[in-house]
Amino acid sequence: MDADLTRQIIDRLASAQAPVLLTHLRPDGDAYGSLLGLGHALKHQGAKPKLFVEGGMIDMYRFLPGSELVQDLPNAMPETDCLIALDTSTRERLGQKTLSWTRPVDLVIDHHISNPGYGVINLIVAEIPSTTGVLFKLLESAGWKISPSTATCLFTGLTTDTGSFRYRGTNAETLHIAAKMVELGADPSEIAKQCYLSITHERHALKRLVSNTLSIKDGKKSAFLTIFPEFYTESGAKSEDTEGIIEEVSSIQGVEVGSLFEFNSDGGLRVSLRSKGKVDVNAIASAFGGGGHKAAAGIRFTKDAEKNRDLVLAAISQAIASLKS
Ligand SMILES: [Mn+2]
Repeated sequence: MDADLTRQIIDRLASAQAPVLLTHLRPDGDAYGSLLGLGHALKHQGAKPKLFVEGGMIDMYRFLPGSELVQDLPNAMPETDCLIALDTSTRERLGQKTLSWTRPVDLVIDHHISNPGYGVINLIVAEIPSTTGVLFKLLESAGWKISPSTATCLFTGLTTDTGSFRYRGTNAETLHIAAKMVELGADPSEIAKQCYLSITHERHALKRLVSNTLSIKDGKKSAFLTIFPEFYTESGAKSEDTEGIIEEVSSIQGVEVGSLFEFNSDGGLRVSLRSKGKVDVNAIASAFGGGGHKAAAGIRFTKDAEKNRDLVLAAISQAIASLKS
């Protein structure tokens, strides 16, 4: 991490009295982990942080220390002397309600390679596989207190964003960071139990419905799943229950690109893409206005769902065809 930039960010954080922390819509473990991890650290420093995300807290991450502090986005811009965006690759992904807020985003802290840097100061570290990992390095450089609660939140972001330290991008430094978090009080098996061994029955029912839509293409090198709106009423699951479902396809032997197409009841389409490494899915997603990382990316379409699904599938086929077998 760039030393000058790191210093600038730390100074800006240290001077904030009433920082407002935001993260992306459809939040995941790294989103909540970043929000709460930095929230705890700022509190220890004597600041009065406020934590917001569209929809507030979801059940799955309620085990995180301080989860009751996470609030749904307010309609009006909250008063603040430092607006901070965490783990959010575009300004829009902070949520519709924030788009009318007049204050620029003061700090952007992220690890998405596609992040254009929409803040006044931007710390985007693509070499670290979670935003909580970036925050850990930042807190370490600052010499700030990292309590067991902070460590638990930060470890949760790191384990979920790396698929339990399995995805490409997990390297020795990732594991060093994880080890330090454990030394500081994060409990890996307890966090794993909460994140991976506590699937609700509704979520499991949704998974079964989605599994039945499996389609394999491109000489068995790509595969996709589909979610239809009625799957939610049939299973009782919520939109957050789709997290991780894409692994049903991306984990199949020989499949280079796995994708998930979620048809929304408003006519929109949400696409998730995963690669085992040979295909750059960030490049595919970027061509349609989406983004993410080389191995995991996403796209959102507001209309023409079927047509856009076909276009994305064609782009995947083309990328697979251009691979040297
Ligand atoms: Mn992340």
